This record gives sequence, C-alpha cells and structure tokens, in this order.
Amino acid sequence: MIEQTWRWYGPKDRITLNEIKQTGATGIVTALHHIPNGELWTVKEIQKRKSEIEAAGLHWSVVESVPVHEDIKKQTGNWKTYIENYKSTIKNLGETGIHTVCYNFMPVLDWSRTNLKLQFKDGSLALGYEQKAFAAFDIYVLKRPNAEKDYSTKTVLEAKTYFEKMSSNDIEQLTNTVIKGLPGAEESYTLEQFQEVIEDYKEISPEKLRKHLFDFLSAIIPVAEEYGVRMAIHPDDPPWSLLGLPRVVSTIEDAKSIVQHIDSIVNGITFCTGSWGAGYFNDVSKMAKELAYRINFAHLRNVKRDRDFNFNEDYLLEGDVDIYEVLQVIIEEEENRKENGRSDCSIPIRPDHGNQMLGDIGQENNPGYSLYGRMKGLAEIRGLELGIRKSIMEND
Ligand code: DNO
Repeated sequence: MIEQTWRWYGPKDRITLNEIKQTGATGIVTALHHIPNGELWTVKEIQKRKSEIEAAGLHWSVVESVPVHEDIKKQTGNWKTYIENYKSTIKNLGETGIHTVCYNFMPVLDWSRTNLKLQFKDGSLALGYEQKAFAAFDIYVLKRPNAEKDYSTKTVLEAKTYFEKMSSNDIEQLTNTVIKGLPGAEESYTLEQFQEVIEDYKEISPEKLRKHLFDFLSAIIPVAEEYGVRMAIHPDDPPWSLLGLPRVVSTIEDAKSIVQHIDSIVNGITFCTGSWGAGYFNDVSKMAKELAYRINFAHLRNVKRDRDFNFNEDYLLEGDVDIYEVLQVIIEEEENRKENGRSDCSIPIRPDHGNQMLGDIGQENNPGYSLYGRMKGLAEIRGLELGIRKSIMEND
C-alpha cells in the first residue's frame, strides 16, 4: 500500500501529532525548520524530533526539505562547505533510519502564489496565482529592470490597469505574499534584500544552474547511496521562470535530464501533480508514466490552469490533472518494485495543499496547510487507492 503521510511543521504547528493520527496518516513529513539553511543536522537533533513523532505512534517517513543553500545554487561563497554539511546531514539521516529526503533547486523563491485567500465557489478559500498580479509586483513594486520583456503585451497592459486600481494595503499584501516566503521556504526578505538576491543571479543562465545542480548531485548521490537515503527533487512551482530567475525542474525534459544524470534509485523525484500541472504544457499523466521508475515521493493536489499562466488550486478530484491516472501509475510502480523485492515498494504520498474550510476558517493556517481541506484530500486518496487496487485484483 502507498504510505499515507501528512506534512507537519514541527512543535509550532497548530495541528498536533495526535490530531494527525485521526486523519488516517501514518507517516510524518517534516524538517528541522529551526536549523538555518546550510548548517548540518546532527544525529542528536534528528533523533530528538524522531522520538517526539514516535511517541505519538507515528513515524518520520520523509524529510521535506533539507534546504539547498543559495550559495550551492550559485556556486559562490562557502558553497563547498555547505555541500560537505549536506553530505553529513544525509549520512546522519540515513543512520537515524530516515530514508527519504525531498529538496528543491529553485533560486531565491520556493513556491509562489499571488492570492492566499481566493474565494472558492463553495465558500472555502483556495490558493491562486494570477499572472497580471505577479507582473504588477515585478514591474511596479520590485521595479526590476526590463521586467516587461518577460511578459506578453496583453499581460503588461493588464498589469498596468491592475496596479492602478490597487490600494496601498493591496500592494503590501501582494508584496508579502511574494517575498515573505510561504511555509517551508525557510527564506524571507525585505524588498531591498530581495532586489539584491535577484541581482545576484544575473550571470546565472539556466544552463549554468543545471550544471550546478548536476555538480550537487555528483557530490550527494554517492553518499545517499551509501546510507540508503532516497533523494527526491521537487519541481518548480509554478513550472516556469519567475522574475527572470533560472528554473531547471519544470518539464518532463528537465526531470529526465536529472534522473539520467546519475542512474541510481536514490536519484529520484518528488512527483508533485500540482506543480507540474500548473503548466498547460505539461502532460502530467504522461510524466507520471515516464518518470514512475524514479518517483520516490509524491504530492497529490489538483489545479485549474489556463494558457496565460494563471492557475488556482482545486479539489483533488476536480481540476485539470487526472489524479486517478497518476495514482494508478504509482500503484503499478509499487507492485513492480514489490515483485523485484525492493525495499522501497511503499511510496510515501501526501495530500498537498487543501482549501481552508469548515473549522479552518478564521484559524491561524500555514497557507495551503489546512486541517480539514487536507483531510478531505487524504480521504479521497485513500478511497481512490482502494478502488484502484480492487480493480487491479479483479483484472488479474
Ligand atoms: C509547498 C511545498 C514546497 C516544497 C519544497 C520542497 O507547498 O511543496 O515548499 O516543500 O519546494 O523542497
């Protein structure tokens, strides 16, 4: 069976481990959020968090994430030390019995949205991304030189009208949404710092960033192999360049180039249906089929998207991604691994974001990480899995 997991932000999360048990999840996805990016995670710190999780009758199934320091992405400053620290962290995690690590290679920004409280058709609240709002921030708030060139003429015009109608409160809210970091991003900036860190990437083309990613993999994967840690790179969210920054984990070609760079089962991906699915150019079912052999972790959620780079998050079984097909591929992959006697035949899956609904509304929520919305997603995954397994058995 797939391993049903739940992302928990540690002791400060308003949703407790005891509550998570009632959702049906058995595995916890978490990180040592208090350790600054780049520093190594000691066995003592890892063990402490692991024991807390186990005391609640759950187990620490996936680390999301061990963050990759910006210096590693740029190969500047202390990047070599940070790589050594990363290697030690992987070793320490493996030795403590944690065998899956999610990470990303997105410069500066982790995931991005423009609206964290989008009124949904049924009164719940979803997350959304509007290209004209993002462009308004980029052109008029950040004032990035030549930003207009990165948008269509239509978007540039819409962004102007949109910006002219914004109140100072709207501008502040949008700015915070973009630069303060969404949960898990670990980095947060002021506008001035943000302008500087973006400027630092001026000389880094996508080709260069890809080379830096490959150098990172060449250093990390042998250690991950030795200590039995399955690495799982998370796709860019959304899967296109933002603010002129390079991104190299956006398409099927990107994903293939990564898993093929070092052909090892520990050099895998986090199959995030919502991140890939936000790009109209990504055929998510096809990606699942072609990348199944390297799926080490999955995030299931749905999106409604268009060809103008707008999207909003949607209920798991609605939206533009065929979650049934993706889950079917994952289950078949698990069966293949089982037949081959592999120890990684139970792939951890978590419901990714969920709408704020019912008792979530009015509560302090990590954007996307609601209680009821995610529980609804997990319940749907559980039902879908049961149905898929029964139909596979009947057809055998
Ligand atoms: C957002 C998350 C991402 C993810 C990182 C992985 O909800 O999926 O923040 O954790 O990109 O490194």
